[in-house]
Parts: sequence; C-alpha cells; structure tokens
Amino acid sequence: MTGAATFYVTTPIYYVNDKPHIGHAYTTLACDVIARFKRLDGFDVKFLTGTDEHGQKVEKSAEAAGLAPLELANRNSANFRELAGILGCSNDDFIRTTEDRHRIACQALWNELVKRGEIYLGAYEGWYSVRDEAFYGEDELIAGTGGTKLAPTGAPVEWVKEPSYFFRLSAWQDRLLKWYEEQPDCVGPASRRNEVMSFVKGGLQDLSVSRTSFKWGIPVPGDDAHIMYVWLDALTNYITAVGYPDTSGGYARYWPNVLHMVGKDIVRFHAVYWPAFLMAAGLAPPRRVFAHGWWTNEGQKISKSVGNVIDPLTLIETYGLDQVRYFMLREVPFGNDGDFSHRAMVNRMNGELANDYGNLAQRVLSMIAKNCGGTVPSPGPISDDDRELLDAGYGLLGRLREAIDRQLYHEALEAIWVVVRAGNGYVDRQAPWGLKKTDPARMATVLWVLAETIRLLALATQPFMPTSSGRMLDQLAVSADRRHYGCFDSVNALKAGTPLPAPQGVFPRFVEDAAAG
Ligand code: ME8
Repeated sequence: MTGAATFYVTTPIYYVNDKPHIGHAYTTLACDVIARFKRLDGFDVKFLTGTDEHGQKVEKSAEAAGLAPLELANRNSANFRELAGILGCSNDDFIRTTEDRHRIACQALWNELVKRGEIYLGAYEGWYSVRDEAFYGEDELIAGTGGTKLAPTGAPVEWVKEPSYFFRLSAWQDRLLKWYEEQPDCVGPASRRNEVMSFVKGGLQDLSVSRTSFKWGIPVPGDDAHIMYVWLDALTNYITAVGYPDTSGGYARYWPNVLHMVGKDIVRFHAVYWPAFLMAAGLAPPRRVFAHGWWTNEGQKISKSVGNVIDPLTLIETYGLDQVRYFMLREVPFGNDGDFSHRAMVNRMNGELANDYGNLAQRVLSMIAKNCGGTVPSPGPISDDDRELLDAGYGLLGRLREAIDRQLYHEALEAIWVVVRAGNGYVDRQAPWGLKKTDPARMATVLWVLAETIRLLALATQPFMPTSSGRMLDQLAVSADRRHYGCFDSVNALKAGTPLPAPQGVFPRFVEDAAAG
C-alpha cells in the first residue's frame, strides 16, 4: 500500500462512566462505513476508536460504584471494545487514555505548549460542569428549578476556585477564524461551521487546562499538584495513535489528513479547542470535523432516567447487524437529528432490504440456477434498455465518492437504491421468465445484465452491509480479490460460464409475531 493516498478517521473516545448505547454505536458505524469505503477505493486507511478514561466524571462514577477509577475504566472500556467487534467494525486501533503511549504524548504536547509560551499559571474561578467536563461563562448558564443554575446542556454546574494553568486560547481567535475561512470544509455540516464561527467571533477566553481538586488524570509535567484538563488529555488521543511525539512514522503518514467524526454535543471541543492546541504546538489542524445529529427513541430524548436507553446489542439481536447498520445510515440525513422507532426499522428492513434489493437478487439468481445451468449466462447483443441499466450501475461509484466525501451517507444509499429500483423496473419490463421458450438467447442477455447489475450493487453496499454484500458476491462467484473499487467497471464484468453456487436469500423479512413471541 505504500504510495497510496492516506485517510485517517476517528470516533470520539467514549467516556467509561457508562455503558455503550445507540448513540455511540451510530458514530462508530458512520466511521466504519467511510473506513471501509476508502479501503475499497484504494486508500491507505487508519480507523481509530477508543475510550476516554480520566477526569472527575469517571472518578465520581467509580466512587459511586465502589471501584477504583482504573477498575471501572477496565470494565467499561472492554464493553466499548466489544461493541466495536459486535458492530462489525474494522478499526485498526483502540486507544485507552490510561495507556503509557498516551501519557507520553500528552506530556510532550504540554511541554511543547509551555515551551512556546502558550500555557501560563493562574487561578480559575468560575462554573464547571462535571457531567459535560466543561467550563461555562455566567452568560451561558440557564435557569434550573428553585433558582439553581444549569449548563446550556441542562447539566448541573458547580463553582470552582483553584489554581490552574491556562492555555492562551484568546490569542487564537483570529487564526481560528482564518482557518474556517480558508478551509471551508474543515467543519461540517455548514450549519455547524456557522455556529462555531459565531462562537469564536463572540470572543474567546483563555482556557483552564489543569485541575488540582482531584487526582484521576495525567499529571502536569513538573507540577504534580495539577492534572491536565480531561479535554486536553482526551483530544490528544488522535495524535497519540499516530505515534506523537514521534512525528516521523504514522504521524507523517496520516496527519493531518484526518476526519474527526463527532456528535453535535462536542463540536466546540473539536472545532475550536483542538485546532487551537495543535496550531499553538506548531502542528497542523485536522482536515475535517463532522458533527452528526442526535438520536431519540420513539420521539423521546434518550436518557437513563427515562429508562429508554437503546442497547445496540438488543437491536442487533432483534433485527440483524447489517439491517441495523443500513437503517441507521439510511433513515436520517446525516447531520440531522433522528428518531429510532421499531416501525421505521421494520419498514426499511422489509421494504428496501427484503423486497427491493433481496428479492431482486433472489429472483435473478434462482432464474439463473434453473435456466442457465447454474453458470453466469452468456450475453448477446445489448439493447438500449440493457445499456441504460448497466450505465446506471457503472456510474454509481462516482456518485458514492461524492456523497461519502461529504459524509452524506443517506445520499449514497439513495443513489444505490435508484439502481435497485431501476433493476426491478427492468425485470418487470423485460420479463425474462417469459423468454425461456420464445427467445432463450435474449433471456440469457437479460439475466446477465441483471447479474452484472447485482454485482455492482453488492460492491456498492459492502461498506454499509459487509456480511450480506459479501454473501451476495459469493453467490456471483466474485473472488475476494475482485471486490475492491478498481473492479467497479465493465472490464471486470461477470464472465459467462462461471459456475455459481446455489442461491440463498440474503435479506430476511422481519416477522412481527416471531419477535413478540
Ligand atoms: O463526549 N445520538 O464521550 P461520550 C447520537 N469522552 N450520538 C450520540 C448520542 C445520541 N443520543 N449519545 C452519544 C465524550 N452519542 C468525550 C469525547 S473525544 C476526544 C472525547 C455519541 O461518551 C456522539 O458521537 O459522552 C457523541 O459526540 C459521543 O457519543 C459522546 O460520547
């Protein structure tokens, strides 16, 4: 792979105070799809996920659970690692902020910032939210019940007064604004970029980057009374994993061509603080931060207190892994908020997967098995109708590249389904079952055009539904080394006479009673 263009994609590192839920699964899946797509498209990809294990929030949760912080972290980090596996994720690395490599990177970054005069010692007095691990200005707070004050997120806040090191964030306002203007793709979608820009235009305060009132974190080099602010610690994971402070190997290879995928709740940390830390240390800011929307459950905010947290494992057991992967990225325009409902899930599963895509493949493959001796049929002259369907299939890759590069997963899937529907329309028009007696040569052509279209569809759906697409490609006898996107063309079309295995349905329907029972 040397010489291939590189692509680095990261999930947020998740807090270990809690169990993974649908929201975490969503971000990780979105990263997996893009990582798989780019690998198939010839890129040298690195896909990173992991866990954020320090800070007051984790320390408090551990205390409440009667555990040492590291014990809680070990237990819950394992849950996130396991989830990535269960989701079929192809991550190349899983980072934990309690690892030595990470402490080394954080302390090196800190020293660099100190050396450059970007960090100074002072005292912090103001509001802090442990739940958000964030400092808030008085003007940002909202009124809670009984005269209490809350963070804009609704989280409780407390007054903190302690010695603290500060990062000169205020000095980076103009350079951040220049970055947003010169690199318009650095924050997506555009609505989030606007939000971030107006926050920065509103003026930046220096940021408190150390705490002295608790211990669970990375010590500030040379001043053990302080531990680093958990967000400075956490954000650094993205360069730890490419080998920082060594800037030759992985760092030189992958940085800064990185996409940080995050939820809209943490865009400020990624699109304001992080690029400022990096630029201040003389390092390049990330290529792109994309903030997706928020999932609700049957119209309600997902929360532990409401008791409607969706466990991704239950979803997968109920509907199937590829079905869940498809649903999550198809249901909601990526970037918008979305709602999970059983009804919507079943509609997509039975309508688009089982009926439109699964039946098309199943019908065509069974006709080939019955009427063409179980081998790829031999096409004769190609008609305009044939050409139109084939061109739609071959044209798909360009559309997918465009959509995926802008994180428009729903558009990528819609482009694929335009071809699925065109394939169904073509079968109905050409009615190959009626040609068996009247014109077997034409039947063979129609079935070949359809089989070739299914090959292209299955290549296209691989990043979204790796297992099912793989099974479809198996049924078309497409070998493992011909599933990458260099084969998305007519040169690599199915060869007549290739023996095919017995067809099997790939997308089962969801049967309501079976689930209830
Ligand atoms: O914020 N809908 O970790 P976290 C969609 N440790 N996405 C959701 C979601 C929902 N209802 N709930 C959570 C942290 N997410 C920090 C990150 S990164 C250097 C440090 C997803 O465990 C979404 O990606 O609270 C969100 O940004 C992330 O989980 C927050 O995870």
